[in-house]
Amino acid sequence: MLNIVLFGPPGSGKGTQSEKLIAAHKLVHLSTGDLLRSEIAQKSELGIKAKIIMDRGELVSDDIVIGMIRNKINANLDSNGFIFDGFPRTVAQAGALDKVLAETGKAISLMVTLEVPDEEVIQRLLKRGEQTGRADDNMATIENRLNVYLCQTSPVKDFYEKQGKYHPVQGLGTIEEIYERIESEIKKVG
Ligand code: B4P
Repeated sequence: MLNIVLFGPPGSGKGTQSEKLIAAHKLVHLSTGDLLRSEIAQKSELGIKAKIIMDRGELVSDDIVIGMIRNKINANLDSNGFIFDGFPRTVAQAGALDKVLAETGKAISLMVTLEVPDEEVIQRLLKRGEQTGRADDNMATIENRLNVYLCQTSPVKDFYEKQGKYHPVQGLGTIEEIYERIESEIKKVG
């Protein structure tokens, strides 16, 4: 079973690379960003609350996202594995994920971090904002998202480094080049 955490700053390409990894390894995709955006589209009570937080570039509460992930894992226990895209984003979420997986005899295989400089992610997200009109892809929100990443999310790297599961990957280049780099990290643990 292959359980990958795909990590990196906003706009580093986690969603983009997830699509290729899912197709190649038949994994279940767990993107907390996508799950939250689907709640927003349905105008559910959770979606209405989440939209306010996401439009500011801040993190939705740990309890909410951990609950969403637990449900998805438990609904797909017979899968080949999971790709966690944009989760965990805090050390509390990382600890909770280990616990949920351990309850069913599973564990994270590796954490791949896409390393992309701030200037590049800002350009990518501004471009996506122009093309898709995504509400959180504007300059003020992007700056806050990068700050939140630095303060609240980047400590998650140490969490996996202590477990010997941290695999940094250069996130600049073509989508195919980056994908090949991720695959060579997966081979190291396979
Ligand atoms: P997410 O949906 O996770 O989005 P992201 O970090 O912005 O994007 P990602 O890294 O997936 O980039 P992508 O491939 O799309 O989070 C949004 C918000 O949801 C958060 O700010 C937070 O509020 C909330 N949230 C989500 N998870 C949470 C959690 N666990 N806890 C609390 N809150 C949570 O790529 C970006 C762009 O770059 C695309 O346009 C793509 O085409 C382009 N691109 C990709 N690869 C490229 C390459 N190699 N070269 C050039 N461009 C490239």
